[in-house]
Amino acid sequence: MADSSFRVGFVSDGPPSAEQDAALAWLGERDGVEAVTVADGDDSQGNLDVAWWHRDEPLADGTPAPVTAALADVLESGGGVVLSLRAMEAVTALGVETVLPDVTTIETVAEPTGPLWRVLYDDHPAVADFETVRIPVCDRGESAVARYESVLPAHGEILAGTHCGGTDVPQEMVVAAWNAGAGAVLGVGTPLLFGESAAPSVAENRDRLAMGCLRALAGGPTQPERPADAAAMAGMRTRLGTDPSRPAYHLTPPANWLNDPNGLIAWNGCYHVFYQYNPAGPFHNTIHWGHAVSEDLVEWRDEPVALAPSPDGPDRHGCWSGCAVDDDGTATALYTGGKGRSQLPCLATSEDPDLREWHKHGDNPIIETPPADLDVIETEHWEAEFRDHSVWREGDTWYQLIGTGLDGAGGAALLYSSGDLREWHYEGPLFVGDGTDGSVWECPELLDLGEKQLLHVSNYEDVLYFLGEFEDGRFRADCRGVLDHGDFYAPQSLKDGDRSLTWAWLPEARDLEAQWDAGWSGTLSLPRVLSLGPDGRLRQEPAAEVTELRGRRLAGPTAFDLDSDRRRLPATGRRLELELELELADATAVELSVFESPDREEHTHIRYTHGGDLRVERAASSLDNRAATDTQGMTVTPYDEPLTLRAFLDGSVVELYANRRHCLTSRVYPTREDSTGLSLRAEGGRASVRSLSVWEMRSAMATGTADAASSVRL
Ligand code: DQQ
Repeated sequence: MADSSFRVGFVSDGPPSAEQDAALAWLGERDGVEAVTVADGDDSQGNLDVAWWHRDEPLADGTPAPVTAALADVLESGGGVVLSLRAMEAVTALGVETVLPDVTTIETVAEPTGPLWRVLYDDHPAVADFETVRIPVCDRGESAVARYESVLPAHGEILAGTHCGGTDVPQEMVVAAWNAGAGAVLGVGTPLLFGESAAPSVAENRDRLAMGCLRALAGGPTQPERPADAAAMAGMRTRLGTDPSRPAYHLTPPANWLNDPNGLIAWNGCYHVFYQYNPAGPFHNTIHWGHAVSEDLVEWRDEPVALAPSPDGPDRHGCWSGCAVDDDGTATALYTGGKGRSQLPCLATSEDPDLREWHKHGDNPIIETPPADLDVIETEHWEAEFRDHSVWREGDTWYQLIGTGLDGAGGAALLYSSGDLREWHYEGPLFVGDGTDGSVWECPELLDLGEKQLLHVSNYEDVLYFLGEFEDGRFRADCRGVLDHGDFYAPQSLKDGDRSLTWAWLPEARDLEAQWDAGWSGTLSLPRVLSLGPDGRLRQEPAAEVTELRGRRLAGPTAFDLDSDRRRLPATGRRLELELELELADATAVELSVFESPDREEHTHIRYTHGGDLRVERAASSLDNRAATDTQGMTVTPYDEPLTLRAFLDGSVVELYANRRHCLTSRVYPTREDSTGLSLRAEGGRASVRSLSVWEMRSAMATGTADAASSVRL
């Protein structure tokens, strides 16, 4: 456009409704807009900058052909098309999309409602005028709406969820963008009503958003696309890279949502970590498999999304957790496909040496129902709690574990066997909880630690582990414990020679609104080596490669005594490793303070008390009241040795390894730039720090250039 005025064609689709009349009248009053009506058989759409179809009636017979033709002409000439309310459904008729919005309905609006814009796109010209990503545009009336809710567009990018009555509802995805040849389309399915009165601030938002959308599409049709290649992913990473809470050496998603690690496999000299990923934003929904790769467990790079739900498949609503195995040279993934209230195992294979391309088995799901003789728990959400897959081979037989919950018994891991990974025979329950271990077990995994086997399960709260023996299709437990006493869930392991490397999801400990504002959610633990100690007990240590991430040594090795005077360490940072050997001597406790501001307004205490109690106290961790403030604790036994502690601090992660056995991982969110200090003090007497070292840690993830960052913005 030569100047800021532009020409909008308001699409007529028959006798106008009252809402369409109101919208057209509104358009006619806008400064800088030349409004024309694009009617059936009318060729006045020539030279339009943007066409706007505002449709408040259901499309009983689909998009009328003249409307499709008129909009297609605009796109062909490089113009923009805004589709509001139910018109968003026209994206399939226009040939820009194959997946229709899955919710099209009439809703009564009683509270301020409108888009919840993604921070990744908060400088999109449609919202450039807003200082917030929460934009109520309607507060009363009945509105026809259209949105994506359980599925994503195949070709479009989601720009906004919903903010309603002061609450974020990210899964109601009401704004989406498409590129179509030289033109572009913006679908705005939120209640954008011109025929209803609204509180002045809401009406003002509506006007600014509607004008913003029209102007954005008139001004340059290129719209954001879902970042699909490594450069675009690195761009997202760079865009979020200034967030001090974002971990740098723990695996994070490039942006958006991450939960369980999946499909861990060493392949062609690389470690592949797939993970539960929502490309539509930092919330759990429309789950894909994200993918990261490393040659050395030290440096990681993003790969394109590996598995996406198939709109017509048994995984239409999500590719949930699963594993990957080497089937005589073919990488094979087993994962949970979700569709409606059903969740069943699906299979995909890859012939791609880089494991980027996966082909789903034609006969998915490979198991069609849970075992008929079991009382598998049914819930409002699921016909049967039956999901998550871990597979291993013994001789010619494949074994598979699936997590479940049994009515009257509780969590259970079910065992299946197969000769070809496709036909499965139910062998029986491998292990059933005693009723006190949670009602459902997710992500069960059996690891062979040599003299003993370890079964771990995630029971919504904790990751329980059992050490014992696997024999004749059953597991007998000798002892049990909790793998990590903090924010740690759904671990999965990778067999790497003689060792077993385990990653887990470190969920956020702040509310959904804070996660939305960050633009990302979830990170993975460091790779841990699980093994049996000479005493037959579980050992947990970071993989040896983690020490390669150490950069400058900031303190130590040093030794000193502690009393009640706080001793500040000559080291600061948000990305550090501390290695500490500590004897309480006659002190009752030692307090290590991390992420500490100089005036101690913010700090996180790691407190070790006589008797072996180790806690992370989060009461003063953050000035942001959306972050957790509770205390997480564990008992570090045996007590007959000094405490050796490795503490990994990374943005918002505190990952603790005590005496090479006990782990506690916490998420904390300091807000102050200077909350980077470290200090120590003893309580009730003197304690001895036998050795202390602090290192700066390097970043593990490749980020992009400033150019790549700007490519995810407009
Ligand atoms: N997460 C997955 C499920 C699993 C749960 C869904 C555990 O397959 O049971 O994203 O966090």
